[in-house]
Amino acid sequence: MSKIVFITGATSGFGKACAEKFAKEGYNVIINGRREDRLQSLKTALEKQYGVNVLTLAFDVRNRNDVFEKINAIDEPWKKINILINNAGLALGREHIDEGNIDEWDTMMDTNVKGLLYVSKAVIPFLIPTRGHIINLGSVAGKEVYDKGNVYCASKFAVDAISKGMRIDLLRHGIKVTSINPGAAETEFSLVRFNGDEEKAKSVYNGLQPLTGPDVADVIYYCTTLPAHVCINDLVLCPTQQADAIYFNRK
Ligand code: NDP
Ligand code: 8X3
Repeated sequence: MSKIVFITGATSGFGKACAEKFAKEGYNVIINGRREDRLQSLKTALEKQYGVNVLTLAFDVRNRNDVFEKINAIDEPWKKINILINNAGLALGREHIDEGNIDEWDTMMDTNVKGLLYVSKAVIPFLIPTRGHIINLGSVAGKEVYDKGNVYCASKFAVDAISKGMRIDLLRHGIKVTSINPGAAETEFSLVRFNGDEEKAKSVYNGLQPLTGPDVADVIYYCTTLPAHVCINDLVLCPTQQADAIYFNRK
Protein backbone atom coordinates (compact mmCIF):
# COMPACT_ATOMS: atom_id res chain seq x y z
CA MET A 1 0.00 0.00 0.00
CA SER A 2 1.51 3.32 -1.10
CA LYS A 3 1.99 6.09 1.39
CA ILE A 4 -0.09 9.28 1.19
CA VAL A 5 1.13 12.88 1.27
CA PHE A 6 -1.23 15.85 1.58
CA ILE A 7 0.17 19.09 0.14
CA THR A 8 -1.47 22.52 0.45
CA GLY A 9 -0.69 25.13 -2.21
CA ALA A 10 0.25 22.55 -4.84
CA THR A 11 -0.72 24.60 -7.90
CA SER A 12 2.65 26.37 -8.06
CA GLY A 13 6.18 26.66 -6.68
CA PHE A 14 7.29 24.45 -3.77
CA GLY A 15 3.93 22.70 -3.43
CA LYS A 16 3.82 21.67 -7.08
CA ALA A 17 7.47 20.57 -6.97
CA CYS A 18 6.71 18.49 -3.84
CA ALA A 19 3.74 16.85 -5.59
CA GLU A 20 6.04 15.92 -8.48
CA LYS A 21 8.83 14.65 -6.22
CA PHE A 22 6.62 12.55 -3.94
CA ALA A 23 4.67 11.13 -6.90
CA LYS A 24 7.97 10.21 -8.56
CA GLU A 25 8.89 8.36 -5.35
CA GLY A 26 5.64 6.38 -5.50
CA TYR A 27 3.44 8.32 -3.06
CA ASN A 28 -0.26 8.82 -3.64
CA VAL A 29 -0.80 12.55 -3.43
CA ILE A 30 -3.59 14.82 -2.18
CA ILE A 31 -3.17 18.23 -3.77
CA ASN A 32 -4.83 21.44 -2.64
CA GLY A 33 -5.01 24.99 -3.98
CA ARG A 34 -7.68 27.41 -5.14
CA ARG A 35 -7.03 27.11 -8.89
CA GLU A 36 -8.99 23.98 -9.85
CA ASP A 37 -7.79 23.95 -13.48
CA ARG A 38 -4.18 23.69 -12.32
CA LEU A 39 -5.01 20.95 -9.81
CA GLN A 40 -6.76 18.98 -12.53
CA SER A 41 -3.90 19.21 -15.02
CA LEU A 42 -1.33 18.33 -12.34
CA LYS A 43 -3.41 15.26 -11.38
CA THR A 44 -3.59 14.14 -15.02
CA ALA A 45 0.16 14.63 -15.53
CA LEU A 46 1.24 12.85 -12.31
CA GLU A 47 -1.09 9.89 -12.76
CA LYS A 48 0.09 9.43 -16.34
CA GLN A 49 3.79 9.88 -15.63
CA TYR A 50 4.16 8.02 -12.33
CA GLY A 51 1.16 5.67 -12.17
CA VAL A 52 0.16 6.95 -8.71
CA ASN A 53 -3.26 8.09 -7.54
CA VAL A 54 -3.90 11.80 -7.09
CA LEU A 55 -6.83 13.36 -5.23
CA THR A 56 -7.58 17.03 -5.90
CA LEU A 57 -9.05 19.06 -3.06
CA ALA A 58 -9.80 22.62 -4.13
CA PHE A 59 -10.40 24.98 -1.24
CA ASP A 60 -9.18 28.22 0.22
CA VAL A 61 -7.27 27.47 3.44
CA ARG A 62 -8.74 30.67 4.91
CA ASN A 63 -12.26 29.27 4.70
CA ARG A 64 -12.62 27.42 7.99
CA ASN A 65 -15.88 25.62 7.11
CA ASP A 66 -14.61 24.52 3.72
CA VAL A 67 -11.35 23.21 5.18
CA PHE A 68 -13.16 20.91 7.63
CA GLU A 69 -15.97 19.90 5.26
CA LYS A 70 -13.65 19.02 2.37
CA ILE A 71 -11.10 17.19 4.49
CA ASN A 72 -13.66 15.23 6.50
CA ALA A 73 -15.43 14.20 3.26
CA ILE A 74 -12.30 12.46 1.90
CA ASP A 75 -12.92 8.74 1.22
CA GLU A 76 -11.64 6.49 4.04
CA PRO A 77 -8.66 4.97 2.16
CA TRP A 78 -7.34 8.48 1.50
CA LYS A 79 -7.49 9.31 5.22
CA LYS A 80 -4.46 7.13 5.96
CA ILE A 81 -2.28 10.22 5.57
CA ASN A 82 1.43 9.83 6.34
CA ILE A 83 2.71 13.33 5.61
CA LEU A 84 1.10 16.78 5.71
CA ILE A 85 2.99 19.58 3.95
CA ASN A 86 1.60 22.92 5.12
CA ASN A 87 2.90 24.98 2.23
CA ALA A 88 0.09 27.31 1.06
CA GLY A 89 1.12 30.86 1.76
CA LEU A 90 2.02 34.23 0.38
CA ALA A 91 3.51 37.66 0.91
CA LEU A 92 1.67 40.77 -0.26
CA GLY A 93 3.43 44.10 -0.68
CA ARG A 94 6.64 45.43 0.77
CA GLU A 95 6.02 48.75 2.50
CA HIS A 96 7.04 50.51 5.69
CA ILE A 97 4.62 49.41 8.39
CA ASP A 98 3.03 52.86 8.66
CA GLU A 99 2.29 52.74 4.92
CA GLY A 100 1.10 49.11 4.79
CA ASN A 101 -2.25 47.91 3.48
CA ILE A 102 -4.51 46.41 6.15
CA ASP A 103 -6.35 44.13 3.71
CA GLU A 104 -3.02 42.65 2.68
CA TRP A 105 -2.08 42.15 6.33
CA ASP A 106 -5.36 40.29 6.89
CA THR A 107 -4.79 38.06 3.86
CA MET A 108 -1.25 37.14 4.97
CA MET A 109 -2.22 36.37 8.55
CA ASP A 110 -5.40 34.52 7.51
CA THR A 111 -3.52 32.37 4.99
CA ASN A 112 -0.08 31.81 6.50
CA VAL A 113 -1.14 31.45 10.12
CA LYS A 114 -4.85 30.69 10.50
CA GLY A 115 -5.10 28.63 7.29
CA LEU A 116 -2.17 26.49 8.39
CA LEU A 117 -3.84 25.97 11.78
CA TYR A 118 -7.21 25.01 10.26
CA VAL A 119 -5.68 22.45 7.90
CA SER A 120 -3.51 21.02 10.68
CA LYS A 121 -6.45 20.70 13.07
CA ALA A 122 -8.43 18.88 10.38
CA VAL A 123 -5.62 16.52 9.32
CA ILE A 124 -3.90 15.69 12.64
CA PRO A 125 -6.57 13.09 13.61
CA PHE A 126 -5.51 11.11 10.49
CA LEU A 127 -1.81 11.44 11.30
CA ILE A 128 -2.17 9.95 14.79
CA PRO A 129 -2.79 6.33 13.67
CA THR A 130 -0.02 6.52 11.05
CA ARG A 131 2.44 8.23 13.44
CA GLY A 132 2.81 10.73 10.64
CA HIS A 133 4.96 13.72 9.80
CA ILE A 134 4.05 17.42 9.51
CA ILE A 135 6.22 19.71 7.38
CA ASN A 136 5.56 23.42 7.90
CA LEU A 137 6.87 25.97 5.38
CA GLY A 138 8.35 28.78 7.41
CA SER A 139 11.00 31.08 5.92
CA VAL A 140 14.20 32.92 6.67
CA ALA A 141 11.64 35.72 7.15
CA GLY A 142 10.53 33.80 10.24
CA LYS A 143 14.06 33.80 11.64
CA GLU A 144 15.03 37.49 11.14
CA VAL A 145 12.91 40.54 10.39
CA TYR A 146 14.02 42.56 7.33
CA ASP A 147 13.06 46.09 6.35
CA LYS A 148 9.50 46.39 5.07
CA GLY A 149 8.97 42.69 5.79
CA ASN A 150 6.98 43.47 8.96
CA VAL A 151 3.70 41.54 8.70
CA TYR A 152 4.94 38.80 6.35
CA CYS A 153 7.84 38.23 8.76
CA ALA A 154 5.40 38.20 11.69
CA SER A 155 3.32 35.53 9.95
CA LYS A 156 6.40 33.35 9.47
CA PHE A 157 7.61 33.94 13.06
CA ALA A 158 4.16 32.65 14.02
CA VAL A 159 4.69 29.55 11.85
CA ASP A 160 8.00 29.00 13.66
CA ALA A 161 6.23 29.15 17.03
CA ILE A 162 3.42 26.88 15.80
CA SER A 163 5.98 24.30 14.63
CA LYS A 164 7.63 24.37 18.06
CA GLY A 165 4.26 24.05 19.78
CA MET A 166 3.19 21.18 17.53
CA ARG A 167 6.46 19.38 18.17
CA ILE A 168 5.90 19.53 21.92
CA ASP A 169 2.18 18.74 21.94
CA LEU A 170 2.34 15.94 19.35
CA LEU A 171 5.30 14.19 21.04
CA ARG A 172 2.83 11.89 22.78
CA HIS A 173 1.56 10.67 19.39
CA GLY A 174 5.00 10.11 17.88
CA ILE A 175 4.28 12.62 15.11
CA LYS A 176 7.37 14.27 13.61
CA VAL A 177 7.27 18.03 12.98
CA THR A 178 9.79 19.59 10.62
CA SER A 179 10.06 23.32 9.96
CA ILE A 180 11.52 24.12 6.53
CA ASN A 181 12.79 27.68 6.19
CA PRO A 182 13.92 28.63 2.68
CA GLY A 183 15.63 31.81 1.57
CA ALA A 184 15.11 33.41 -1.84
CA ALA A 185 13.45 31.01 -4.27
CA GLU A 186 12.13 31.92 -7.70
CA THR A 187 8.55 30.68 -7.91
CA GLU A 188 5.37 32.73 -8.34
CA PHE A 189 5.99 34.13 -4.84
CA SER A 190 7.37 37.54 -5.89
CA LEU A 191 4.85 37.95 -8.72
CA VAL A 192 2.09 37.49 -6.15
CA ARG A 193 3.85 39.77 -3.68
CA PHE A 194 4.13 42.58 -6.22
CA ASN A 195 0.66 42.09 -7.68
CA GLY A 196 1.80 40.75 -11.06
CA ASP A 197 4.56 43.34 -11.64
CA GLU A 198 7.10 41.17 -13.50
CA GLU A 199 9.91 43.71 -13.37
CA LYS A 200 9.68 44.14 -9.60
CA ALA A 201 9.39 40.37 -9.15
CA LYS A 202 12.50 39.71 -11.27
CA SER A 203 14.52 42.35 -9.40
CA VAL A 204 14.27 40.31 -6.18
CA TYR A 205 16.66 37.79 -7.76
CA ASN A 206 19.05 40.31 -9.41
CA GLY A 207 22.62 38.99 -9.34
CA LEU A 208 21.55 35.84 -7.51
CA GLN A 209 21.14 32.21 -8.39
CA PRO A 210 17.99 31.62 -6.33
CA LEU A 211 16.63 28.33 -5.06
CA THR A 212 14.07 26.56 -7.26
CA GLY A 213 10.95 24.62 -6.35
CA PRO A 214 12.69 21.28 -7.00
CA ASP A 215 15.65 22.31 -4.76
CA VAL A 216 13.25 22.78 -1.86
CA ALA A 217 11.18 19.70 -2.69
CA ASP A 218 14.31 17.50 -2.70
CA VAL A 219 15.24 18.73 0.79
CA ILE A 220 11.70 18.21 2.07
CA TYR A 221 11.64 14.71 0.62
CA TYR A 222 15.00 13.92 2.26
CA CYS A 223 13.56 14.91 5.66
CA THR A 224 10.86 12.28 5.20
CA THR A 225 13.30 9.46 4.38
CA LEU A 226 15.06 9.29 7.75
CA PRO A 227 14.62 6.35 10.14
CA ALA A 228 11.57 6.45 12.44
CA HIS A 229 13.71 7.51 15.43
CA VAL A 230 15.33 10.48 13.62
CA CYS A 231 13.64 13.85 12.98
CA ILE A 232 14.98 17.05 11.44
CA ASN A 233 13.19 19.62 13.61
CA ASP A 234 14.25 22.84 11.97
CA LEU A 235 16.06 23.44 8.70
CA VAL A 236 17.16 26.65 6.95
CA LEU A 237 18.18 26.43 3.28
CA CYS A 238 19.38 29.35 1.19
CA PRO A 239 21.05 30.11 -2.09
CA THR A 240 24.82 29.98 -1.51
CA GLN A 241 24.85 33.75 -2.17
CA GLN A 242 22.47 34.39 0.77
CA ALA A 243 23.59 34.27 4.42
CA ASP A 244 20.23 34.94 6.08
CA ALA A 245 17.13 37.07 5.54
CA ILE A 246 19.25 40.23 5.16
CA TYR A 247 22.75 39.59 3.81
CA PHE A 248 23.35 38.74 0.12
CA ASN A 249 26.39 38.60 -2.12
CA ARG A 250 24.89 39.74 -5.43
CA LYS A 251 27.11 39.63 -8.54
P1 NDP B 1 3.88 30.31 -5.05
O1 NDP B 1 3.19 31.62 -5.15
O2 NDP B 1 4.59 29.79 -6.25
O3 NDP B 1 2.85 29.19 -4.53
C1 NDP B 1 1.97 29.46 -3.46
C2 NDP B 1 0.92 28.38 -3.39
O4 NDP B 1 0.07 28.67 -2.27
C3 NDP B 1 0.06 28.30 -4.63
O5 NDP B 1 -0.13 26.95 -4.97
C4 NDP B 1 -1.26 28.92 -4.18
O6 NDP B 1 -2.34 28.27 -4.86
C5 NDP B 1 -1.28 28.54 -2.70
N1 NDP B 1 -2.16 29.41 -1.92
C6 NDP B 1 -2.03 30.73 -1.67
N2 NDP B 1 -3.07 31.17 -0.96
C7 NDP B 1 -3.89 30.10 -0.76
C8 NDP B 1 -5.13 29.91 -0.11
N3 NDP B 1 -5.76 30.93 0.49
N4 NDP B 1 -5.68 28.68 -0.09
C9 NDP B 1 -5.06 27.63 -0.71
N5 NDP B 1 -3.88 27.75 -1.34
C10 NDP B 1 -3.31 28.97 -1.38
O7 NDP B 1 4.90 30.48 -3.81
P2 NDP B 1 6.00 29.49 -3.17
O8 NDP B 1 5.90 28.14 -3.71
O9 NDP B 1 7.30 30.18 -3.24
O10 NDP B 1 5.54 29.54 -1.65
C11 NDP B 1 5.13 28.40 -0.92
C12 NDP B 1 5.36 28.65 0.55
O11 NDP B 1 6.76 28.86 0.79
C13 NDP B 1 4.66 29.88 1.11
O12 NDP B 1 4.19 29.57 2.41
C14 NDP B 1 5.77 30.94 1.17
O13 NDP B 1 5.50 31.89 2.16
C15 NDP B 1 6.95 30.06 1.52
N6 NDP B 1 8.26 30.58 1.18
C16 NDP B 1 8.57 31.04 -0.08
C17 NDP B 1 9.85 31.48 -0.37
C18 NDP B 1 10.22 32.03 -1.70
O14 NDP B 1 11.22 32.81 -1.78
N7 NDP B 1 9.56 31.68 -2.78
C19 NDP B 1 10.92 31.43 0.64
C20 NDP B 1 10.49 30.96 1.93
C21 NDP B 1 9.22 30.53 2.16
P3 NDP B 1 -3.67 28.98 -5.41
O15 NDP B 1 -3.30 30.37 -5.80
O16 NDP B 1 -4.08 28.10 -6.55
O17 NDP B 1 -4.62 28.91 -4.28
C1 8X3 C 1 10.23 34.29 1.37
C2 8X3 C 1 11.64 34.70 1.49
O1 8X3 C 1 13.17 36.65 2.08
O2 8X3 C 1 11.46 37.02 0.38
O3 8X3 C 1 9.73 33.86 2.59
O4 8X3 C 1 10.86 36.85 2.70
S1 8X3 C 1 11.77 36.40 1.69
